Amino acid sequence: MTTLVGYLKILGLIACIVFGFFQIFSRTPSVRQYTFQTLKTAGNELKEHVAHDPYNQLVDVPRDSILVFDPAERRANATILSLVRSKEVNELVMTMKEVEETFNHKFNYPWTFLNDEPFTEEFKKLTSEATNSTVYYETIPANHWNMPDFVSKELAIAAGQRMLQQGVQYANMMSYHNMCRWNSGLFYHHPRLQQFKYYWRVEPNTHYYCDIDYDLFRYMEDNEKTYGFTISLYDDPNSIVTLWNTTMDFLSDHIDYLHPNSALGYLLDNSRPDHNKIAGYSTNHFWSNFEIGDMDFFRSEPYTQFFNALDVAGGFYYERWGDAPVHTIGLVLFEDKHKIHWFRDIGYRHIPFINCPNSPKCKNRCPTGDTYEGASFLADEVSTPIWWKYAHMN
Ligand SMILES: Nc1nc2c(ncn2[C@@H]2O[C@H](COP(=O)(O)OP(=O)(O)OP(=O)(O)O)[C@@H](O)[C@H]2O)c(=O)[nH]1
Ligand SMILES: *[C@@H]1O[C@H](CO)[C@@H](O)[C@H](O)[C@H]1NC(C)=O
Ligand SMILES: *[C@@H]1O[C@H](CO)[C@@H](O)[C@H](O)[C@H]1NC(C)=O
Ligand SMILES: *[C@@H]1O[C@H](CO)[C@@H](O)[C@H](O)[C@H]1NC(C)=O
Ligand SMILES: [Mg+2]
Repeated sequence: MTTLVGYLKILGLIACIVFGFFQIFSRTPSVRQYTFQTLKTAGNELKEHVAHDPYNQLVDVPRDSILVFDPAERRANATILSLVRSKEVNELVMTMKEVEETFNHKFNYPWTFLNDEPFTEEFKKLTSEATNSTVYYETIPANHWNMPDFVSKELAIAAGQRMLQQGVQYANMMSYHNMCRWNSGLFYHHPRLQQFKYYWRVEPNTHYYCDIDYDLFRYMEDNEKTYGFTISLYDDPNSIVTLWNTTMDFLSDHIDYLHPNSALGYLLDNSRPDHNKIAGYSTNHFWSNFEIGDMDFFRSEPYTQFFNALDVAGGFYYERWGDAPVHTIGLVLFEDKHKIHWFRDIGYRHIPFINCPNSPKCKNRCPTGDTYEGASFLADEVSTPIWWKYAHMN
């Protein structure tokens, strides 16, 4: 009996994937035409595929949310949160000032700072001076942060060295692996965060360029959004060689978790075949150094079981699985694509990528429509247009 059920599940999974591929290849022979470079250069070709260029489209603020702060309005159940080290205080305060100036002085959402070590007094002083909101300083429990016992430290160190030689950034830094694992599956279990539903992740040394005059968290709530991002990228396939296979193993046991209205094509897209070949999937992901999300999604049964399956597979240490592809795969598979929102109106930069809207609210503080800063090969790493395609934004 069990074998038959298992067989049927696998058959179902294969059918889903074959259907996904069929959808992709039957629609357009060259998905590559959706990449940003083509968007910027090939006007006519572009028009055939995308009715408009969302990067340069004049941005409207959402109409269906409160646009100005009214003290009588109910605020959402939310916090801004930042995982940060005390020594990064200056970079963080610079970013905090921009978040406060563009958004939070109007809404006063609390800030929660998290660290694997206690914060210094200087850190607390400088950050609490940068906001009028409530501030929380939290230490992460050691059993959430450190490498779990079932991972072999020797193998992890050897794998780190090997990946470093393949050019995988930070592959030999155990703290980086801890950080990626914690951000993937543990932050929302921190005792302080239990009182909150929504979070906005803010990293030190990121920039916020444009005024945000509506309550972003209420926007999420009122529009039943689960997750919001600003930039979509391709990942380094060498950092996630078995992530997709591990995901498929999990999915074949839980095919009922696959959302019928998922944007599966975003994960299966074949515009960079070399990436698919190594990683088994497109490597498309929402860049998670900015994210606004509903922690109850991550706390739900499907994502919890998904994370546990990835965790025991050991890829947070034997490879360098990032929280961005892990969040993304979980969200895209288990959630309705309409609940995932591209915040086109948020002017954002984490070196070297940018989201810069065409909006008077940006007051020319960033280069409109640009997606990167520096060498032009970076353009090929941006995959936001791939999201537009599969989310049916065009
Ligand atoms: N407390 C603490 N925070 C960390 C640690 N490692 C990383 N972080 C934080 O986690 C976030 C991501 O780390 P980054 O080093 O910026 O990683 P990244 O964005 O992939 O890499 P960059 O491109 O170099 O910025 C940042 O907010 C860091 O401050 C750590 O060991 N302890
Ligand atoms: C805090 O509130 C005071 C009084 O309204 C104001 O002058 C100050 O600029 C605010 N500080 C921040 C960081 O918003
Ligand atoms: C906020 O959300 C969390 C997580 O859903 C929930 O446990 C908590 O009760 C909520 N708080 C309020 C005031 O609604
Ligand atoms: C992924 O699974 C397929 C099918 O079982 C297998 O052929 C392939 O070698 C696996 N890839 C990796 C990287 O383990
Ligand atoms: Mg960073």
